[in-house]
Amino acid sequence: ATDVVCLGESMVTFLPSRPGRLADVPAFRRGIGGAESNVACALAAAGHRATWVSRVGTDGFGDHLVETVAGYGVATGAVRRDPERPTGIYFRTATDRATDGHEVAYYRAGSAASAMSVRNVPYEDVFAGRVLHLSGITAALSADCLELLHDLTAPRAGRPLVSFDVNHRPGLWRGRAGAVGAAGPDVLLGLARRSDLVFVGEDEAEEAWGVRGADAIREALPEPGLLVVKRGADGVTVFSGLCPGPSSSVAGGAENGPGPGSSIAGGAEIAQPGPNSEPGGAQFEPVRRLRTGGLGAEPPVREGAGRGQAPRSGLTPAPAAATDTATTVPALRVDVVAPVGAGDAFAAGFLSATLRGLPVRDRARHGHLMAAAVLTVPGDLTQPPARKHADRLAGLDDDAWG
Ligand code: KDG
Repeated sequence: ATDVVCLGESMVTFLPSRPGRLADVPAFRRGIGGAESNVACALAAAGHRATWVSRVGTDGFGDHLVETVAGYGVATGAVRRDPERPTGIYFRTATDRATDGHEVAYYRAGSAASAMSVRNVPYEDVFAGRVLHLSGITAALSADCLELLHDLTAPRAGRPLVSFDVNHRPGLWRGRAGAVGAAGPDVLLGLARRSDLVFVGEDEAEEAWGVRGADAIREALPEPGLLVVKRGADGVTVFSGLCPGPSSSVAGGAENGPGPGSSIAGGAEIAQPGPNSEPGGAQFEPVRRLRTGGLGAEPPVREGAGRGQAPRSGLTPAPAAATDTATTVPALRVDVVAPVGAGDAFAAGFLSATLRGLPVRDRARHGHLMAAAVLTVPGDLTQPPARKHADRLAGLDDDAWG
């Protein structure tokens, strides 16, 4: 049994020994990276049962990735080994100031993970959790990977809560042949609209879709029951929209924490699915009609997707609400060492609190706490704060935050 399944490519990462241009860095230190396995590792470190689904080569880098991710307590039994393709790697540079841009050089074209497809990914493992976490990086890897993401985000009876981090990587899309590269932003928008919980950066949305500001992003993405717009040092704005009505289980949204049906599993307090959480058991608010505008959605979201979906998990994306609610939650101020991986850590903290049935504000605060831990180290991963400390910090008064 698992709580969260994270599917995506991971790579052995080479972190620079000192700041400078890639051309000048004399030596690199080995680490691991990969947005989705970062989320899985952080969730496992925070006491949840997390599974990583991926594909790596039979090379030593593949061994290192699987062993390292497993070392965080993540289940890796569903990672397939590909004898014909290598494990992806990438090199990163650093600048003197952590907030400046850094270079990333990927060596992942034709990697084992880019061969993931609807034909070779173990679906029984992918759909085994209460949450399935995906990201837009996978969509950019290959035509097979894109088809896989379309299939995994398709409306289906009793699917887990689908969490999607947009993770627009223009460099990866540029590397795709023909018109595919230019279609990246539309593809990402279409996938996000089919998901239950979406994470997107304000700057990322402006770059990809030309929409500016949290409200405009919500207009472009009306379907997800929860939309988290990340606004850097300004914090996040979480839109919690129309959700399954009162007769459905709102375990994921119980404002006062897990109810009597909750239990302790795998060290984590998990809100249990309610009696109406099976497919067809919940009464739904009508799905709001899509506004396609000039942004285009590909493929179109069908009735029943997004907020109309009944996740088998019993987790609803957000507390039942009559209207769309926007909650802005300031970030912690930290001295940033390297920003890479902070978005994944935020997603992990948010998901952890979602699994525990915490209210929206606390989900965002747990996201900020995990992100702060990663922002203050050079790599993608670090030990998250212990749950009892995180709970205490998340419960502080508003004036202690931001
Ligand atoms: O979110 C961090 C990731 O960007 C990093 O680990 C590498 O997955 C990665 C990617 O594809 O950019």
